[in-house]
Amino acid sequence: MKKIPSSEITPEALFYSRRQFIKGAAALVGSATVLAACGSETSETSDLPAGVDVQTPYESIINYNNFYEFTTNKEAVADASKNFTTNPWTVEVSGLVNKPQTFAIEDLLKQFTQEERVYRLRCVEGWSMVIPWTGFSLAGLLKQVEPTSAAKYVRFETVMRPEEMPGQSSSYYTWPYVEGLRLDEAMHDLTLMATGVYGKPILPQNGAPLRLAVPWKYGFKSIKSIVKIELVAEQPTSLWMNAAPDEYGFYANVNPDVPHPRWSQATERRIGEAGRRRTLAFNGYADEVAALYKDLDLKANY
Ligand SMILES: Nc1nc2c(c(=O)[nH]1)N[C@H]1C(S)=C(S)[C@@H](COP(=O)(O)O)O[C@H]1N2
Ligand SMILES: [Mo]
Repeated sequence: MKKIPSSEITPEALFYSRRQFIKGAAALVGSATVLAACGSETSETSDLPAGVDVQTPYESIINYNNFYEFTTNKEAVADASKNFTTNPWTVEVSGLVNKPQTFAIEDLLKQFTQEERVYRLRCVEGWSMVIPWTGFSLAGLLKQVEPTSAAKYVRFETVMRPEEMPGQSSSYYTWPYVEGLRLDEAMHDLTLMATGVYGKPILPQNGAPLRLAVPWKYGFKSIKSIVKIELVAEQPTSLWMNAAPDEYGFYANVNPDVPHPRWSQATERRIGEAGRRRTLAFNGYADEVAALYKDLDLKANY
C-alpha cells in the first residue's frame, strides 16, 4: 500500500513566498491557545494566503472536538467521552455485496496495512486543523466484501448507545449519526478509515476505535465510532441532511465559493494560528479529487 510521507501533504505551501512563510510561522508561535468557538465564525472577504500547513498540536486535536453524541461543547467532549467502551468492537460490512462480513476491530488493525496520512480537516463552522492520522484505505476493505454492480453508495452508521452517549437521548437529531459517500468517493485513495492520531491509538473524542477521514469534504462527513458500513443503491440521507437540508447537502465538498446560508466559507481559522486563512477548493485536494465531480453542478450539489 502506498505510504504518503508527511512532507508531501502540503503542495500549496510551495506557492507562497519565503516572506509569507516567515509571517505564518511567527503567527503560529504567537498563538498556541485554542480559542472557544460558538457555531459559525463569520468572516469578511479577505486576500489572506492559504499559508503553510503545520501539524496541529496533539493537545488541540484531542481537546477541541465535535461529537454531538456526547456534548455540543467542543472543549467538554474529551471528558464526556473518557469512559466510552471501545473494546470489544465490531463493524458490520454488508448490503449489496457478495461477501458480507463482520470484522472485529483487532482484525481490521491486523488485516489492513496501517499507514500515516497527514490530512487537513476543515469543519463547516469555519475552523481547521492538520491531523496526522494512522489508518487504512476504505477501498481495501470494500474490495474484500466485493460490492455488486447494484451498489452505488456507501452508508455509514455510528454506534447507538444512549446509556454511554447522553446526546443520543436528545430528540433534536435523528440518531444514530449517519453519513454517506458515493461509491467512487469511497473507493478513492484519499478516503481513510482512521484508527490512530500521532501514532497513538485513536481516543474516544476523535471517534475511537474507527472513524472516517475524507479530507476534501467538510468535517461532518468524517463520521466517528462506526459500527456499520452498508453498500446501497440509493443516496443515503445523513443526520445533517435530516436536521437542516438547506444548510447541509450530501456532497459537502469544501468550497470557498458556496457560502453556508448563515456564513461565508471563503476563509477559515486554523487552530493554533492567529487570524484567518483562505479556504481552498476541495480543501486543497482538487488535483486529486476534482475529476470525480466533472459532471456535477457543485453549487446545486453542496
Ligand atoms: N458520530 C459523529 N461523527 C462526527 C461528528 C459527530 O458529532 N458525531 N462530528 C463531525 C464534525 S462536525 C467534525 S468537524 C469532525 C470533528 O472531528 P474531530 O473532533 O476528531 O476533530 O467529526 C465529525 N464526525
Ligand atoms: Mo464540523
